[in-house]
Amino acid sequence: MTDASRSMLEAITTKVARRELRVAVVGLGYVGLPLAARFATCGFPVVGLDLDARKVAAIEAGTSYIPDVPTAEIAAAVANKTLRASRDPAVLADADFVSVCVPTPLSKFREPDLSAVMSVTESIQRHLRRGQVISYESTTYPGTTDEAVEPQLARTGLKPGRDYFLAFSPERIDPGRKDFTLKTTPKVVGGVTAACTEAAAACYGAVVDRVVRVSSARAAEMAKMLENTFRSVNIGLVNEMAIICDRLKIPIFEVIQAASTKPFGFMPFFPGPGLGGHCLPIDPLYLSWKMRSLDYRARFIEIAEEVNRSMPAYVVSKVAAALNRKKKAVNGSRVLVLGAAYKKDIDDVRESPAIDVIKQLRDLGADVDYHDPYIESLEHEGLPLRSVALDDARLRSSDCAVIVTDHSCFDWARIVTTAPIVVDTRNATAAVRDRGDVVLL
Ligand code: SAJ
Repeated sequence: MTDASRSMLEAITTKVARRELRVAVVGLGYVGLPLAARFATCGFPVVGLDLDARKVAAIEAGTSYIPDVPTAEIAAAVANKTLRASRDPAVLADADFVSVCVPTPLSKFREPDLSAVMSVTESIQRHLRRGQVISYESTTYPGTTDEAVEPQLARTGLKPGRDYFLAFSPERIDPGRKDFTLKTTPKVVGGVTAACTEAAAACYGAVVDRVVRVSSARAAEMAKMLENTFRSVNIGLVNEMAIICDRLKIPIFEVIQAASTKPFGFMPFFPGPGLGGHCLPIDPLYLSWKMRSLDYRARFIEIAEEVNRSMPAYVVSKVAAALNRKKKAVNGSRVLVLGAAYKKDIDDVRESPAIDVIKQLRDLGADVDYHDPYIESLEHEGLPLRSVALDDARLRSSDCAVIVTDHSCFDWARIVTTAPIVVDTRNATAAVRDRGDVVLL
């Protein structure tokens, strides 16, 4: 580390120690707002930057729009002037530490879409100055920071480690989770140089209990890829096991419960109607895309994607078989889908398999309604669907009810004893199964 780097690093660590580090968080969604609030609550001056005027106005009014961030926390931070929000990238010039928390979705061709990251990087470039710490949190393929971000910032003539600090630190925010918070979830940090790692670690170390340093930005990018690819591949595995057990007439959930008694070397995953959410269906595809560009096929990722994306059709086949047993065709049958969110007890439908299940049932001529207390309405081929009331009449008059999301608020006994047939994709009815006609995955 050169003397110049060392003195820049000392300036950062001193500002952290004095709670004088000026923080800018770019992107005020479910990742950025908790991070901005956390730094402000810890006494640092924070400016949140977002394109969305409604988000900026809400924060300036002292209110939160993210369930995990209490409005009282935002109100207090705005009142004591440790938090403000802006749409003007010029606020970046004054920041000592900039954290980028913008979306990294897939394009319509299911390839990485880094447009938000690169747009923010151009703004950072316009205001980059010596001594700043720039950290990216947006999930992306290994190499993004080194190969896409750094060259853009290099147009300033500034060099990471010598003139400023550049790092990657994957977000690990899990909306709705109570057992681990931003503060208590270890934070992986990898810099483009060793000094960059130390500078970013000093900043994050002020607001989290544990910083985990890794040797490079790409190691940090890859850690997040491994975390979520691990989940999507294991979910794909257990979904295939469900299909295998169905053919062998073995109850998959009983098998998982039995395997889970092994006190070591096993971790349960559960079959379901498919892979939803803003992370798992997307993150591994960033890695497989990157590897294709290096002429390598990430086969596990591709196979898991194939199995997980086939699950909605598998659910529909179970519905068809259940109706057939009652001498009914899917065409013309009344099917009630219970749950539209991508997982229980949340209000998010992104990539939800429920949408595919509804679409495929309607394509087969079924008369489909859905009920989800968290999802008032959802777009389906431009014709918005609205959640219907869950009353006994509707349950009784349906030909089949399909449990797609096992919200805790559902009364499973009532559903099983009222609907003529229940297809349960989540093993939600385990305790009341013998009280009705229930079909499992
Ligand atoms: N799912 C299954 N079977 C399982 C687990 C999940 O079918 O055994 C399905 C869910 O129903 C859902 C999808 O997979 O449709 C994703 O579920 P998830 O539990 O992975 O929840 P996510 O998408 O909210 O993932 C987030 C991720 N958090 C971050 O990226 C910071 C993930 O890394 C977390 O591990 C996960 O939350 C979590 O553990 O809750």
